Amino acid sequence: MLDKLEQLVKEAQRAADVIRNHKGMIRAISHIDCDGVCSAAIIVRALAKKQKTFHFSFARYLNEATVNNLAEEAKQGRWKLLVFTDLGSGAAASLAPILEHAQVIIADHHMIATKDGSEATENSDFYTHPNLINVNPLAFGLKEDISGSGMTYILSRALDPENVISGDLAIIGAIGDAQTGSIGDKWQVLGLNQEILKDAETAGSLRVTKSIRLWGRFSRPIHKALELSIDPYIPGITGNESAAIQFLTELGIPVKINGNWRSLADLTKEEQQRLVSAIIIERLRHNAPNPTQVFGDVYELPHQTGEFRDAQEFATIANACGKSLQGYLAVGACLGDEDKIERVRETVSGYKKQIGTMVSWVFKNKDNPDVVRLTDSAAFVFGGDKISEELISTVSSIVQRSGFLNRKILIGFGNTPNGEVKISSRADDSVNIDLNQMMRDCVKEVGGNGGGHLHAAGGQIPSDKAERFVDLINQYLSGLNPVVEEKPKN
Ligand SMILES: [Mn+2]
Repeated sequence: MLDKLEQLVKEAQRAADVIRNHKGMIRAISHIDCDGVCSAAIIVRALAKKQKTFHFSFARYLNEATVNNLAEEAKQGRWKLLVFTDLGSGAAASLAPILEHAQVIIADHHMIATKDGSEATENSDFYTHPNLINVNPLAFGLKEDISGSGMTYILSRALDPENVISGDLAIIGAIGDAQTGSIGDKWQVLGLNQEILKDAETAGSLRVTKSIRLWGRFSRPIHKALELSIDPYIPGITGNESAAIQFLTELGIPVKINGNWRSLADLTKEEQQRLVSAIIIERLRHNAPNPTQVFGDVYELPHQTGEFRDAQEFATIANACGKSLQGYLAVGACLGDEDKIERVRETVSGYKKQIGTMVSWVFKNKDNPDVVRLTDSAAFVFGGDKISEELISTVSSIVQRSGFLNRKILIGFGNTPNGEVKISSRADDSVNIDLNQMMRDCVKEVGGNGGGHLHAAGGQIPSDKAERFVDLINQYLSGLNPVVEEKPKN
């Protein structure tokens, strides 16, 4: 592994040299999700530190129109160097018009396109170009246990060792990409992320403790955190405030002290242990999958306050801002710009309301075949105009993780304004299937494009092809018999 890692770092060094020696404007583009927002914060900080002039923006993906615009601008000489973070690898083969006029650096962890633009396998011949540097672990045979922001972090460290201060951002990005293999079953970061974690701990920007994985550990009254907990799902308590209060009261855990609500971080260690045991017992009683997966590493950001102090929560905030097309606000929060905090909060609360409305709309329509269709192999959720293209991936993740539709694979659909359908697929960890491959194979059949990771992949297809696409997925999954084996319970 060290050889491969050395090669990867060397490639990052080569990219860093290009940035270091570049005179003139740099065009930087990052993905709009949490990982992309953290990548943005890392690269923006690194470029500013080197006093580079740059123009930055976010993008959902690099489609033909975006590539053609950038190519035209490169041709006109507006930029001779472009840096893509947390996106670009999948579109590498279509970047040729840009590469004719400019150099491109990609720091990404998504699958890399092959020479003919077809689906990539691990040993396939990745697309290369003398003007392209792809800082991507897959290019060196490293498994995808690192996020796009992790790759951007490696690039930034190659640019200047003092960028070690951005390690916390790389971890937040990895947490945001939890379903893409960056985070393990027990909630701890894995692989290369562990190395970055050490950097962040040494730099003092991140602290690791063991605790219950509950959202709102510093910012929510504990009964609220229980009521609103979707992952872990607590049967009978999730979604029921009074049941949550009663649960705590029966455990002898006071919800208030001196008239103030207590948060999870306020509980004593002993109280936290009592709570963990009780949650596991509840989950066992209701046959919840992986009942013990409520406890794990939690990451605290000592230089942040309130809801920004918990890395998990920060990841949700960054994702919410990015998906609300306000990613620059979260970049501000990442870099400690306190003026942005209030607007970040407003954006997050608007986003949560939207997500909540969409998720409960799905649950309400679970018996409506126009919205939810259950086949032997998967649950299909048709969001139509009710679930926007930015939010379909988050809604799909939440619905899938809730276990509510009782299928190990979920495929969500949401309309885009340009007459396409955005698709988002999610699989439980216990499923032995490569959704990246499935998505690539099936979207190609209907003239769309897509890809992603092992257990989370997405794409876009023409809207009149949705039915055909459902048939293809069903055929694909029945052929593979996706529900192969349960992981041993721990
Ligand atoms: Mn990512």
